[in-house]
Amino acid sequence: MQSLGGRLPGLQLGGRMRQPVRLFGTPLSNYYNKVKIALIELERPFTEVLHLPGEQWPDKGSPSGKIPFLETADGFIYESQAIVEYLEDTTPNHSCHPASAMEKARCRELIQTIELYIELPARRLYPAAFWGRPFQQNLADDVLQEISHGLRILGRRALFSPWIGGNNFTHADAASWTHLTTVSNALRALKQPDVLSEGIPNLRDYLKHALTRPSIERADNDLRQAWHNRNQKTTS
Ligand SMILES: N[C@@H](CCC(=O)N[C@@H](CS)C(=O)NCC(=O)O)C(=O)O
Repeated sequence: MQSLGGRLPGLQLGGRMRQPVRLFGTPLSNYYNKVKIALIELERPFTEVLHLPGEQWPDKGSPSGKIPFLETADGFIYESQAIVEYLEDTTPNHSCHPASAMEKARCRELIQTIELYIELPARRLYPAAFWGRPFQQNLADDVLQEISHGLRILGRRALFSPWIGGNNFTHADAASWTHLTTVSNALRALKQPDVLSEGIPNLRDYLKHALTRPSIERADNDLRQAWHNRNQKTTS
């Protein structure tokens, strides 16, 4: 059998690209926004379906109960990075991956570093920061130490010139904008030291620059609107 190099033939790809997909989750979720930015950047037609996390398997498309998940003509996909890679593999004319294998690896390193060593530890503060749960300073102290460690790793690879991996916008920028903004908002809400700016001095300028990208501007506007709606609901 002839190898297709791991990619689908152009005709099939073109067909998939035109089929709208449905993104389940909420703009309040940083992982949801990472995928939404990829959909916009890759110019894929999509609709958003408001869906909150919870154990709804097998009725809903996420075995983990987490959001986001994506409904495609090929079935449901969960885990944001798997979704992003699927979108890349099924979009023939656009890509937010660098061309070379090495640069692509660098981009994936950055995403993993941010998600595993910064966002995941910081997530333990979100219940207190965003959902009104009790705050524990000893938990925050542990988290701040872990985040600082993650930032040291990130600082060894991140270029910010002007994008996190170099000259061009990639999926690593979608991930860094959405996750680092969320972590920063959580620390500010809990009046904790701004370890992000301490660890990466040009981070503020980078996050501001990211907002000049229309996909990120849209995700940011939708996030603000979703917080506004939620706050109105909880105060009324
Ligand atoms: N590794 C997952 C993380 C997704 C995730 O943590 N989503 C959060 C919302 S931002 C969620 O669904 N949390 C609910 C839970 O942990 O049960 C991905 O990349 O999609």
